Amino acid sequence: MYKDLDAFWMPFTANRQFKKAPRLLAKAAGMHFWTPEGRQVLDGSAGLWCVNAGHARPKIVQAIAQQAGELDYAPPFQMGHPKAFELAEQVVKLTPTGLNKVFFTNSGSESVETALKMAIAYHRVRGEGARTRLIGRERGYHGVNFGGISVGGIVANRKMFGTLLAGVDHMRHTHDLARNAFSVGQPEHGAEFADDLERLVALHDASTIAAVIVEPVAGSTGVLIPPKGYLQRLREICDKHGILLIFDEVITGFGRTGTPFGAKTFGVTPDIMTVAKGITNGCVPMGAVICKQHIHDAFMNGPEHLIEFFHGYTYSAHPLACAAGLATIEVYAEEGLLTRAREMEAAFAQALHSLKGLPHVIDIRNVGLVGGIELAPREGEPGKRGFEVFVDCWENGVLVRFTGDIIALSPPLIVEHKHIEQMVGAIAAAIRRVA
Ligand code: PXG
Ligand code: PLP
Repeated sequence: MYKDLDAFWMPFTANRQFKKAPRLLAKAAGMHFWTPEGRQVLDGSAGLWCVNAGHARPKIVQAIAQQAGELDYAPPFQMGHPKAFELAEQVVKLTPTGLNKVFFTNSGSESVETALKMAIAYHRVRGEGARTRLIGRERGYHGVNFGGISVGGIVANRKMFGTLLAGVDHMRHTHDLARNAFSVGQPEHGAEFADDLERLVALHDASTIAAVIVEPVAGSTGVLIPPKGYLQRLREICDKHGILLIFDEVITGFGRTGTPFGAKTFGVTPDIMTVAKGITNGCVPMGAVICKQHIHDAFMNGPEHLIEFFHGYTYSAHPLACAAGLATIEVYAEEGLLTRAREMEAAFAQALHSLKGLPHVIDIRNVGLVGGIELAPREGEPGKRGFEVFVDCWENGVLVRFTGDIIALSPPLIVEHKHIEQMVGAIAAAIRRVA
């Protein structure tokens, strides 16, 4: 086993702490990881919200291996390969009606940058070039590139990096413990938080605003479920003012909330949707932006020999990613995984909410196969209790995700009842031990 941990500067990691007590993963299959010593760990977070069909699925593994031998790479600019078109078509079959043009990227962060650029350029090609402002939301996570952190609302991800993009503003977040703590499913209160968009329209004028971007369920910040009526109201306000609505479905896409996309689960269709993660079951990096026909068509002007959208990545629609994506969508279909979260939701919710009453648990929230357990921070040491619960669970065979003092669960969609019991049992024991 490789022992020298020095050279790798790890992402979003407490590097010095990690390297003193490393947590290494060496193997994975189905619902589990194994450490290099052979200890089995239940995956309560689908990797990082991405391994929706479970690990090392043979069909996907074979598709990648075969593709690597057949066509390892094909330039995506002015060239194409069949699987790119096929995957776009398969993705469109799953999206809400009207979202039918797919632009491939390699991550959620790149999908967000692409969507923001697409929105601004869309208004410009239609002659509304003054619409350049972007509206995000407090506590939003839209990846780590400059556009994404500008519209994002996680302070630690923004404050170190200077002035960011100009012309960005933020709506307030929807977290409201006083009214909504321990809600099962969508909280009752808070549709009116969407009216914050009207306030920003009044301030900046609609004629300067290109798009609003939100996560249907905010994941990274610690699982915030949209209050009933909130997304509908955002949709109405955007329509009224000609503002594009972007749903960042990097986490909610591909079955996490009980239907293929959050847009379907919550009954609100955006103009543009960003996805990543589950599109390839996390096996090969890939993301995509899916937009409405009229947005695409607005670019299809001018001489036909000219490029319409000056944007793209060396690895857009990479053959290995496309092969993985096609196999992944087949596995999802064969096993009904894109609606499995709905079947498991009641049992999952019941197990999660059984943690109510344990020490320091101040909220529990859920939708589909996403759960959040919020702990009160220790006096003067925010984040410490969450980290200790995470380590305790890891040592006892369950991988969970934590953000500050919020524990997040998002198991692979193949999760069974016994796994839910094990996860929730480990969290309960950890909360008691850590206290
Ligand atoms: N948008 C959303 C809504 C996301 O959840 C991204 C964009 C960025 O995707 P990439 O592929 O560039 O990482 C994400 C990613 C966490 C956690 O702590 C969440 C994400 C990534 C890493 C950790 O919950 N989400
Ligand atoms: N930097 C340089 C010098 C490049 O030549 C390229 C791509 O050609 C990039 C960055 C962008 O890389 P990617 O297309 O993988 O995002």
